[in-house]
Amino acid sequence: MWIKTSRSPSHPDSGLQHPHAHEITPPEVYAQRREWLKGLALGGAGGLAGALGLPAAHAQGVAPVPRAGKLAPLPSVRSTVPGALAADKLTPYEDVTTYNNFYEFGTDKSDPAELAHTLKTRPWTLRIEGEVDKPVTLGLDDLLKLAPMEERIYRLRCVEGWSMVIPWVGYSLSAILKKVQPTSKAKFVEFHSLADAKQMPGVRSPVLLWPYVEGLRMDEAMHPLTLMAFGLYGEVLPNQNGAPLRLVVPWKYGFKSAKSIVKIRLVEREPVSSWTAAAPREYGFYSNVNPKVDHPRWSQASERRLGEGGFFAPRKPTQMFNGYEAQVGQLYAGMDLKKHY
Ligand SMILES: Nc1nc2c(c(=O)[nH]1)N[C@H]1C(S)=C(S)[C@@H](COP(=O)(O)O)O[C@H]1N2
Ligand SMILES: [Mo]
Repeated sequence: MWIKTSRSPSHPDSGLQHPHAHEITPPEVYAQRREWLKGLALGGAGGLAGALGLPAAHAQGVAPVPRAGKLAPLPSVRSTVPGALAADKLTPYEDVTTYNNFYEFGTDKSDPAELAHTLKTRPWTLRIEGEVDKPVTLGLDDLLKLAPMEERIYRLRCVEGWSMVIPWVGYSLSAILKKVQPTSKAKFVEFHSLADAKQMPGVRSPVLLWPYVEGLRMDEAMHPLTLMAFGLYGEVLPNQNGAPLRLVVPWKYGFKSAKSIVKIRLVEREPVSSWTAAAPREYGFYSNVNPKVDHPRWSQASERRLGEGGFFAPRKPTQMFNGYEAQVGQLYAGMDLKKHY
């Protein structure tokens, strides 16, 4: 299958080695896309690397692999996150898009891929309000143009003890937040997912409080690693992964990364997320990936990497902040992470 051979590079020496676009894309397609990607590449690649004080990422576009035209290709720009990806392989597209948590479509891992086709992702608006000088409602087309798209390869670690490595396409959430001019009272950011029982059969059952609500502290939300994602594997997000836009906070357990977001509220008080409301002792507000703080019902010291050897493959040790400690550790300096789990 093409995904395994063309899009699952291993990085034996360092996390910074990526395949060149011509290695993963047929030359004709690459040549076609090269020109229009070039402009985007120059704007986009510096963003994350610059903000983190790293050498600029390759200013080179990576053309999306054609997938029979099912989903629209998104322009993407390769960017790098040092340290995070050494010895990691991309999780095959198949696993990323068929093994999902999206309770609005049911609680089985296969429900979202089977049922999320009823989600209507256009037209779509995102409302941003609360403690801001400039509340705004943005349409999807405005959002797609708001900042240059980057490709970000991140680990995703679910609180349930499995993980994936996913090439997202999007830009830092901070680009959106800066536009609305947060007031001095804005201390936290709250994210609301769509909750429409007509499109989302899972919303008819009371497994969670709907809408799905998540939250971040303001400095976490403004951190350059915090991504608003519109795509993965170079294409628009499949519905089951949270189309048309979802959050990705790679150093926190996956449930912090809310899908199919319709509203962002800047608030003064710590938000109560749907999972915290459901089981406060099990799912805290911070939920930073931490191998030393176990879930009350299971260990968090290791994880099962999807797409690598099946259920009985050896588990991988889980890393502090999911491997992003160098980037985000200072956000929690002096905090007791057992207390603030
Ligand atoms: N709205 C909403 N967002 C959600 C969820 C959900 O059920 N509803 N599940 C979360 C959990 S538990 C995980 S692990 C990730 C999974 O993202 P993925 O399916 O794209 O891998 O989405 C998170 N975001
Ligand atoms: Mo999760």
